[in-house]
Amino acid sequence: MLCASSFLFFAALAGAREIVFPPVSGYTTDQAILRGYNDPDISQPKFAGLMTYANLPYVHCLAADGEEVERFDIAIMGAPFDTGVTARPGARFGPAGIRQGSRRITPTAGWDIYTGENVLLDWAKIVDCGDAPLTFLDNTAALKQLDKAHKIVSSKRTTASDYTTPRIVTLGGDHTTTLSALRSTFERWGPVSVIHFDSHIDTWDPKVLGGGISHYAGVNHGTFLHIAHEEGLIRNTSIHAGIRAPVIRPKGDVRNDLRCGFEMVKARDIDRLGTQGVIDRLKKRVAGTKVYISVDIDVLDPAFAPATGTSEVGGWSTRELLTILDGLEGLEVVGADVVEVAPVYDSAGETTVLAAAEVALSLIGLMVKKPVIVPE
Ligand SMILES: [Mn+2]
Repeated sequence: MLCASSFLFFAALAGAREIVFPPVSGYTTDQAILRGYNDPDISQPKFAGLMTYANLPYVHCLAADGEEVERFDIAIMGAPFDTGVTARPGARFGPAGIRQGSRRITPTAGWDIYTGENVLLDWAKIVDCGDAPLTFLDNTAALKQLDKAHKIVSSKRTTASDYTTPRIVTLGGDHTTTLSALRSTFERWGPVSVIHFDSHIDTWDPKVLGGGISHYAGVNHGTFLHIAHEEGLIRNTSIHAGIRAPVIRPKGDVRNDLRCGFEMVKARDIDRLGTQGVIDRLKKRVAGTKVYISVDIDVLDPAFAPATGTSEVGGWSTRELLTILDGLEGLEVVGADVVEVAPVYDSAGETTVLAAAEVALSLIGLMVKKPVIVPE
């Protein structure tokens, strides 16, 4: 028996040879092995090197004044902050989680199967700025840091002479972080309509949610839209999408929501309207205005996004959300975010971070497809 098996082993070894591929010409790919064994390509970063969103180049966007910074048109920036949540913490690791979920996405293989377009290789230079450094011990200080980070990144120079202010896609972070982004868009672009994808209204009066404890506690992930309205950052042409969570006061919360400038598409409305009906309602509401799109990942059903701070069942699927987002093409999107991603609650299959990475890509796509001139 021993002799027989040894014979088979050596016979197999004698037959082993290198597979010879046909010559490759006029075609490049990021799959290193196709360049051949003699001259393997190690220039492409996919699954290697330090992680950026969608393997985009890293730029030190927060460099001090006077330091030369590479120009860019659209910036990804993380906001690792989660001390404004009312339920499960963990979104401070959201930016890293979303980058992890985006490893598969890469500019050299980014042609959309639905549109044939590649928004990562279009006119816009898109970069990852890393995360804003935020203290985890003081919310007020952290939000001031984030205000400043947005201010600096949006003040950098662009590659395009016509579109002179870079736009930012923020990776959260709990939803409080959107307040800083809205302050920065207001400064650059004036008041915006907000399309707010969320299961919660997030316009709670600080007196109702947290503010009974202290003024400081009233600034949180359920009140930031109320505060944005009070600060005059947003227009009375805003709209929620995907709402299904209960409110705290029987009538007061919804009345206050209207006062803050919001209409509402509820989660179950999609059963009647379909995705196109939802798209039409959102576009009609914000028509003719500059738009900020905020996506709380809890707009998705927990089956599609378990890793978030305040899960609510009965939500939309990832496919429905992506169809709706892509359907918003043509709007003047001046800022956007995907927030409330808390990777510690994710499945082993990275369900939530994969979804969040794809949402961020859709948001980038909207910005690329509609360049926006800065108002005089
Ligand atoms: Mn929210």
